[in-house]
Amino acid sequence: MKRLFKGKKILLLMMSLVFLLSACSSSGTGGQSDSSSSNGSGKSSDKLVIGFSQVGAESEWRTANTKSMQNAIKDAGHELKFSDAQQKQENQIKALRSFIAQKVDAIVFSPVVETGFETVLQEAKDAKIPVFLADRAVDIKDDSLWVTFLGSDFIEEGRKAANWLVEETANTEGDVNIVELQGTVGSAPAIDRKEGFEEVIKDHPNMKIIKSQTGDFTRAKGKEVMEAFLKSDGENIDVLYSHNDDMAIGAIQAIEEYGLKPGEDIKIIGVDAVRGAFEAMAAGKMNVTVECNPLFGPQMVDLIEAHLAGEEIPKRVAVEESMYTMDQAEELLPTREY
Ligand code: GYE
Repeated sequence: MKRLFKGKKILLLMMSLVFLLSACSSSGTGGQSDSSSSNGSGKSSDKLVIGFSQVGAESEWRTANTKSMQNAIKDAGHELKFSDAQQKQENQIKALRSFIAQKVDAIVFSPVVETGFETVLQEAKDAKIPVFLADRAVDIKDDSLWVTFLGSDFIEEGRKAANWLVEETANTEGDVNIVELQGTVGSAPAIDRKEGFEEVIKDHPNMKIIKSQTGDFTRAKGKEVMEAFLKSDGENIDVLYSHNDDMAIGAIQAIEEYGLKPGEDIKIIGVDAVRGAFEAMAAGKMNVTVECNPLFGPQMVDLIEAHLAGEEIPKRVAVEESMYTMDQAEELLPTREY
């Protein structure tokens, strides 16, 4: 009897402890969810479902950008629906339609090419799903079809690349023969990086683009196209202007296999400023890279939250960036985040 009584007492004690503990922990969760529903700036940050239609995984830039977006969305406590278009527009249109059908709260969209998205963007608008353009713009008159465009100024990047070349060749006599590796045909960065570059070199009649072809932003195609350039123009080539670093890195291999010295016999200009470019520059094989910063995930999440909280946000938000040369590469390499 006594033992049973003692047991009952312990049971009661345990039950009250459990009760107390559960009361504490429920007020704990309550406190937590309260604090997570307000992020200090008065913005509502209820859990959102965000659909992200990414271009692909064609370059170091792209994988860094994907990671940045994924982490930012996760860190903000939102849910991500991710779709990789493998550089094909039709895959993107399908992905956008599926996000609309799933009634996501917001769509982040990096268009593979600039044109041909009117219909599907209109469908998103009709479904009242806000679309945020990430990295690449679209060439569409009706700008009510998206909330904002967050990305780099690709025309300016092209100008920076050309201005470097103008300075570098200031004391060179005679023609400067340039071969150009273009990005994906019809994509904003390919169109704009070409435009900015040509705008500057047109004032320098000795600078000539003797060959220009797409390498679709990949190392493999960059190498393949450079091999063809070398076959037809070989020793005549002074400079390679590549719309991204990955294609430049592929081309460097082709140049070495051909028996020339990249960085010396042929000057190499890239865009993105990815780690691989810093490695190539530190090895003396590449001369310069124009920065295009892919780490804008947190900035994008802020824009989405601000818009959904009813704040006015600008139609165009630029990413800040710089430019790096061979002599800075070794020192800066360990600090590069992508
Ligand atoms: O430069 C390239 C990538 O759209 C800015 O796409 C981006 C470009 C980037 O594949 O490496």
